[in-house]
Amino acid sequence: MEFEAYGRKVEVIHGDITKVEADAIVNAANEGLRGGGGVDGAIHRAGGGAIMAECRKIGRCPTGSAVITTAGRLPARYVIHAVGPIWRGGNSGEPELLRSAYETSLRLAKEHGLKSIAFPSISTGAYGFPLEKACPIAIKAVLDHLAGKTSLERVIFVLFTKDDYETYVNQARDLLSGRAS
Ligand code: AR6
Repeated sequence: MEFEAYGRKVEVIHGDITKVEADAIVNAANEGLRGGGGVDGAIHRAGGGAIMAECRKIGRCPTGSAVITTAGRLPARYVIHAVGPIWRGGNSGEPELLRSAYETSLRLAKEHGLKSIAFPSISTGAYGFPLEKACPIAIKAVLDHLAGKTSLERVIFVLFTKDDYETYVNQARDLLSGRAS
């Protein structure tokens, strides 16, 4: 499904982010940048050791922030490793930290002059953030970024399950009908 916001494209697709051709794909990483399961495991497996070598040099990334590395063998040019919060019931700053993880990723993309970026649904797997709550935070962070000056022309949300994809499409439709041209 494709939407337009502030003259830029917002796409929602159902699939595997390691296959997406974009200037950057975002990883749902942990603070130690150590790799792991879920989308993190898939990205390191498909991209090869060059990504972990750069992660080791960087060392750590606090929750709510992001760092950028090579994408190794992936079709993307860069991987932006964003660290979302672990869900602890919702009163420990989780919404703000999740928004900050998206905002930092978008800012890094802009600083590198990138035109396209693809996001997975950060924190909604192993970290337990409810998808219905995470989805509007992700979409609003992207729309707010696109409303300003940015190099980005295309933002892609990549959902691994059909249910998550449908939630995103419905939310994007609702949020976009309210605000963007
Ligand atoms: N492409 C797109 N989305 C995917 C893919 C894929 N190939 N694989 C899984 N997802 P998770 P988190 C979706 O657990 O909750 C890791 O071990 C998945 O369906 O990957 O932020 C890290 O090292 C879910 O909707 O990330 C951290 O320790 C979404 O990606 C921790 O898990 C996020 O699920 C981070 O947990």
